[in-house]
Amino acid sequence: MIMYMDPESLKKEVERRALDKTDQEIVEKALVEGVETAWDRLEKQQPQCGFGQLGLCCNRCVMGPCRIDPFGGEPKRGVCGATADLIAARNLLDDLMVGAAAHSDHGREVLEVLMETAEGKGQGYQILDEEKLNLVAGEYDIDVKGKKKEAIARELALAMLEEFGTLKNKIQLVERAPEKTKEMWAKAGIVPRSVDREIVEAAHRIHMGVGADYINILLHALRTSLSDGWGGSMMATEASDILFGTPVPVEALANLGVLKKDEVNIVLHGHNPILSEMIVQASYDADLKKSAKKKGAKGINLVGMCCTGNELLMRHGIPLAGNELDQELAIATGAVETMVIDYQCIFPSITETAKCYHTKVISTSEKSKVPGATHIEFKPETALDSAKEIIRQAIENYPNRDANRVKIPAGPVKMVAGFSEETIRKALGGTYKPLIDAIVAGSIRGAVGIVGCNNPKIKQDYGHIMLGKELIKRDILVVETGCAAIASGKAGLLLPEAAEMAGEGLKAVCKALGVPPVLHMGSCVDCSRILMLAANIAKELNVGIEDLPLGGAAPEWYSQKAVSIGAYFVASGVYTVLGLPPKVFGSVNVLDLLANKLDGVVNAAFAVEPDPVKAADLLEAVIEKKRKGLGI
Ligand code: SF4
Ligand code: MSK
Repeated sequence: MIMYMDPESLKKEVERRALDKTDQEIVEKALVEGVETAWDRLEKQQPQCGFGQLGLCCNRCVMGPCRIDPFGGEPKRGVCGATADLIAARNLLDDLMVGAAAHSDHGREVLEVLMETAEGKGQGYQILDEEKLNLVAGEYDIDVKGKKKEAIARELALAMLEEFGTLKNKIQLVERAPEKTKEMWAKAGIVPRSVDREIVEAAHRIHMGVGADYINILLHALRTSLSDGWGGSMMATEASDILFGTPVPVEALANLGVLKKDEVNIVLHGHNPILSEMIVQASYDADLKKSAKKKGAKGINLVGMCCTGNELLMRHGIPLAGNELDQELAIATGAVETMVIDYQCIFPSITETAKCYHTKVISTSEKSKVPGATHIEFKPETALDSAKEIIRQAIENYPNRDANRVKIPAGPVKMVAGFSEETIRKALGGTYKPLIDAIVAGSIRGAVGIVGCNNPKIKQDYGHIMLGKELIKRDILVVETGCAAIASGKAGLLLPEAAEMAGEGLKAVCKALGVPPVLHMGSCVDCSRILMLAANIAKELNVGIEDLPLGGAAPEWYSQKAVSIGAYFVASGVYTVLGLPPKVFGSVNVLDLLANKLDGVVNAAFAVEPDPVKAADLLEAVIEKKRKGLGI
């Protein structure tokens, strides 16, 4: 553990790690108290393996591990004969497939809860959005007339669960894409056939000796990503909306300042809202409130972290403590009684961090157990009971808090979230015409989806915030999900007043509508909402998504899920700029395909640009090119 004794170095290190002032306060506290965080672990990993970074390391079979000389010398092939191109392409498909699996398995779990709710077995669950239930059921040719909502939900859950199988060979929600985009996919041979099929086939294709053509492997990567974006993730979003309600604009607070000095603080961290929704319900329980008071607390304070946080924010206005790199910082405030984890993006060492304080980590998914955590397994039939038990344990832990070690930064920032595709469309009068008119008139040049994570290789939130500010200044509307959206919340960009930072055209539109220039559209799986926004605009114009003045960016991405998201953006025709390089730079051919040749297949490509201003230049240039293509 590095100790920063001299104040100058400490200040420098704190400012190098995080952009947000409240985060900086706790980064400093963690450094002073010697609490290890991801930044320290990154430092201990230096120098990171160059072969790994270039994608030239293969550990796929026991003839290996193998590595290829990046300078063209020997070895040029692995023991099996695989080249740099094949190894890099297979590694990329491996990452992407894992990301697609994570999103899609999350979707499947929400559908299973929808099913159990429809059958009256889910404890505490209700079907809250009947309008969406009926609309989506219609897409699956389910006759809704005269049927109870539970009966419709059961049929729909079954039909959607079938999308995961291998017999149908067709994902219904892919039909939501514009005709031209679907034709583009058909021509490229990347129409996804089913969620599980593409993922399992990806796993098959990366086995030793299954194909040596990197192009063929990368085309399947695109198809797998589409089965996530237009399949698993989209179903996760739709089923969550049906169960818990489609988000509408909601005011809330963000940053570590949402933790409370005199209340029982419970941080809900991960991705899947199915248990945390029940924790929200349980937190209204009068008996639990009473027991919190008995223990000396004024109340129960639920706060969100990462995408479970985004889900709860979007539907209930639950305050957000932060994004990925805040998970350890939240504990380091010394004020967290319980961190409840479901899955994805949870540091495996989170229980080690918790040991430095009184915090209790409670795991809830059979898939995601962590040594040192208390496991209270989530099951839909007993969801509310489990939720109450979790809160009870947090209350019990309150007296163990050491007031002398508590530091909660002051001043949470206000934000507005809840911009689902439906909400945006309804706010515009049921059609995208006003937005299209503003784009045609040039007051809005186009839109960019900024998504993805934090990564300790980049100052926390710096990439998101600098790029967001740069784009809105250029009259480019920004829509966000995941940790990018949380970063913007902390920085005050999710407020209507932030329109003052936008160019004249975008500012006027935001002011007229009373909306922020950066719209929070939800969690990572809700990147599907961005796809729907693009698809519905394209359909009104009778063009493909690939023709629209749009862009995507993942300035601080780290996860395999982000690989899948980036790929389905590109496969859907959206040019996407990454702030950190994917592990493919050891293959000139793979790089060339991703950065240049894909353009001829899906009318979009990847770029890598860590500098936010230069990234904005790249995105603006593509937006202007697409405007020209549309004759505007
Ligand atoms: Fe080496 Fe080939 Fe095995 Fe990879 S699959 S570890 S390159 S022998
Ligand atoms: S939580 S995938 S760190 S956005 Fe969705 Fe954040 Fe990335 Fe996880």
